[in-house]
Amino acid sequence: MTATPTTPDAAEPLLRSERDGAVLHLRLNRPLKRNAVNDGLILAIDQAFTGIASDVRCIVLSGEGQHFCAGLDLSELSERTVYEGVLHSRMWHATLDKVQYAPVPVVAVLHGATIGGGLEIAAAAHIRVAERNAYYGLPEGQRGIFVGGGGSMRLPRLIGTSRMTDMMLTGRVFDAEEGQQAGLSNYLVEPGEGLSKGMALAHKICGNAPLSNFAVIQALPRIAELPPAEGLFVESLVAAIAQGDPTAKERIRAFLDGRAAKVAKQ
Ligand code: 1HE
Repeated sequence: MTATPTTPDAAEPLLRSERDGAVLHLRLNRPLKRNAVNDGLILAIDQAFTGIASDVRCIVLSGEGQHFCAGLDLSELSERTVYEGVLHSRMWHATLDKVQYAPVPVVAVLHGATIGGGLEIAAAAHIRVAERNAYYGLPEGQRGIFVGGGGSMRLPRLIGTSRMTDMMLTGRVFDAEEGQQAGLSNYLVEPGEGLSKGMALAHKICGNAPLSNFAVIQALPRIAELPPAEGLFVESLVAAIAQGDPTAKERIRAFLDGRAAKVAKQ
C-alpha cells in the first residue's frame, strides 16, 4: 500500500489501516475535528481503495473518537472558486465510486454524528452497522451548499428522495432508530458494539465464495438500474458465470453430501 497522508501537525495518519486476517479495517482518524473530511483524508481513502491487497476479502470502515464523521471539512471550502468546487466534487465521486465498486464488500460502522459527506461515505458502503448513538443529518441547506459526494445519487436509493429532501430543506436529523427504519442502517447495535458487530459480519462475508461476493456488489446495483428485460438478461449471465466457478460446484456438492450448514435463523 502507498504511504498514507498524515495531518500536518501530527505523525498520526488521517486514515488508520489494520489487518485482521482477511479483513482490512480502515478508520477515519481526525477525532479532534470529528473526522471532518479534508482533501488529505479523501485522498487517503482513495489510496486505500486503489491498492487493496489480493488477500483482503472484506473491508470495515469506521471512525475514531466520538463520531463517525462530521462531513466535509468546512474550513477548506470558503476560498474555492466554482470551477474548483466542481473538480472537488468530482474527486469525491471518483473516490466513493472506488468504495462502492471495490473488489470486496465494505461494511461501514456508524456512531455519533454521521453528517453530510460522512453520510455520503456511509452510503457508498455495502452494509451499514449503526450504534444507537448514531445520528444522521444533511446540513448542506443550512450551510448554503449542496451534497457533492454522490449523496444525491446514493441516498434517494437508500431512503427515498422525499426523506432526503426533508433532511436537506428542514435540517431534520434522524436518530439511529429512525435511520434504521428509513433504511440507512442494516443493523442497529448498542453503543460501543458497532465495531465488533461490523468485524463479525465482515468475517462472515469472508467465508462466502469471492466470486459470489463480487457479483453481489458489482452486478446487483447495476442490474437494479436497468430496465427489467435487460436486468433479467444480465442476471442470467451473472448467475451462469457464478455457478460455473469451481468454488460454487464444490460448495453445492458439500451441501448435497450433508457437509454444509443448513439455512437457519441466527
Ligand atoms: C469541523 C467540522 C467540519 C467539526 N468542518 N471543522 N458538516 C457540518 O455542517 C457539521 C459541522 N459539525 C458539527 O455540527 C459538530 O461539530 C458535530 C455535531 C459534528 C460534533 O459536535 P461536537 O460538539 O462534538 O464538536 P465541535 O466542538 O463542534 O467540533 C470539534 C472541532 O471539530 C471544532 O474545531 P476546534 O478547532 O474549534 O476544536 C470544529 O470546528 C471542528 N469541526 N465539524 C470543519 N465539518 C462532499 S460535499 C459534503 C458537504 C458536507 O459535508 S456539508 C456538512 C458539513
